[in-house]
Amino acid sequence: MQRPVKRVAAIHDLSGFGRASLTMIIPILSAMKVQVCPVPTAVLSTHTGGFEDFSFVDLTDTMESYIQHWAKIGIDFDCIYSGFLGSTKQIDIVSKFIDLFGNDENLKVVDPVMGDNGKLYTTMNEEMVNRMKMLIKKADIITPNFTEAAYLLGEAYEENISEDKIKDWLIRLADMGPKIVIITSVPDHKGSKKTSVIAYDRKDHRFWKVSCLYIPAHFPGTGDGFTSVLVGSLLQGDSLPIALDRSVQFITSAIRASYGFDYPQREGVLLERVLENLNMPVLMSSYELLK
Ligand code: PXL
Repeated sequence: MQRPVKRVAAIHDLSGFGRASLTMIIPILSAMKVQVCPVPTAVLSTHTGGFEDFSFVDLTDTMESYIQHWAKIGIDFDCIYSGFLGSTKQIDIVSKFIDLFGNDENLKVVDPVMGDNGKLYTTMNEEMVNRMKMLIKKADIITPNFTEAAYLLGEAYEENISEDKIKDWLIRLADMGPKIVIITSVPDHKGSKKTSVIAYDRKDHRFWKVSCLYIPAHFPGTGDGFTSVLVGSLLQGDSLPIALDRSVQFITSAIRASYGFDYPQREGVLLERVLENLNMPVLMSSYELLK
């Protein structure tokens, strides 16, 4: 039976200040008329991007009984969506969650949140990267940024990557398990002022690219925003390239709405000013099919 609204299990941390993880995911998916059921992995006073001495309460030990209760009451989900994870054990718990609640119909989305700008986040390590490689085997869709894609493949982070090389990365990542691989923040080669999202769909061997003007800013949480819009869009029945368009357009509008104000970028994009854009149609589609 079709549910009146789609339902997502969102396995992420709650960071109280800074607009990342659940404080981005819940408003975005709710605005897209999707029910979010959070599985909190940790509670932090702030996200880790640009704040020091944040408090970090690891919820690993509460997650098993939380999930068991859901299994007992027999709820199911249209999508399982995981992001930032705080320990190797949490990665294993997400893997078990997918075994328990995953099926042929629902969408398993793993955003392998591990780092940015060529570096791992302070809470990550090599062991976690290795476990993440195991977790992505179970995903239908993964959305690494350029840095995370490099770490998953053991490749060097190089700003001048050619389109052929990115295609090779996408195919190699899809060979690790996921049906659809989406790499975000791909620097455009030859020094143009653009950044791209490039995706590969293993089913039909098609590569899609959506580019936008690069803005020299770094707002944490935009990756969470991107993947949330993508999830909402696919659950609404959009095609992959339209979902990519929607996600890029929304994040671009959020960055542009924020960049003109003078405030610390570590506070994230001004989501509250743009949330209503999520219900606008994609009027100017800009995706390209790569040869
Ligand atoms: O936006 C990804 C993210 C999620 N959760 C925490 C983070 C970050 C990125 O810095 O620190 C706690």
